[in-house]
Amino acid sequence: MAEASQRVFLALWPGPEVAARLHQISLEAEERCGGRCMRRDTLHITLAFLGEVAESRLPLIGEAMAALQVGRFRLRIDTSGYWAHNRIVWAGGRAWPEQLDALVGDMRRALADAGLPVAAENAFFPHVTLLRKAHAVEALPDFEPIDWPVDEWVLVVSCPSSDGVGYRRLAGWPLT
Ligand code: 2AM
Repeated sequence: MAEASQRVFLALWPGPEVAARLHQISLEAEERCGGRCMRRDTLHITLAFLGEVAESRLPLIGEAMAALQVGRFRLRIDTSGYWAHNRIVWAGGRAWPEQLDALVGDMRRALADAGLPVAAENAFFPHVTLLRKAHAVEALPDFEPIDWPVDEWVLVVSCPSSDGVGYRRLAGWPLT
């Protein structure tokens, strides 16, 4: 019998205040674009999507992540956009701190060294998905920039839930 696996990814998860601000933008965008608003507690930025990983290999991710050392940083979420290919409305930043690139680069190298490469076609474009199945509009709502202090990253598993997909935190690592 094939070994059980989990659909996992590494992500930044906002605290309640940032999640509330992002959710408010989702609601305003939904009025214009329709679609399905992501639940407030599911909002996040994916740093590395691993997909299905055999359960016996999950500890390798923990070992690889525990060796990383990256300093704390803050994100400024100050823009949003629409992707026609997957009908997503997202929020993101016009600029990103160097530490975010360092974290993602170090993370991907550590995963590859552990035999868990992140597919190369997944170029990193940091974003928070706000709406799915939305339609294009001329202009998305304006919003005051959001200051997001980042002090950890997390390993999350996607699991089916009654209202779409749910996420469960498996582990987290502090930025120093
Ligand atoms: P999305 O929000 O842009 O769809 C859980 O599904 C998380 O992993 C989401 O943030 C999702 O990004 C991301 N994700 C899902 N499939 C992915 C893939 N093939 N490559 C990169 N990220 C993916």
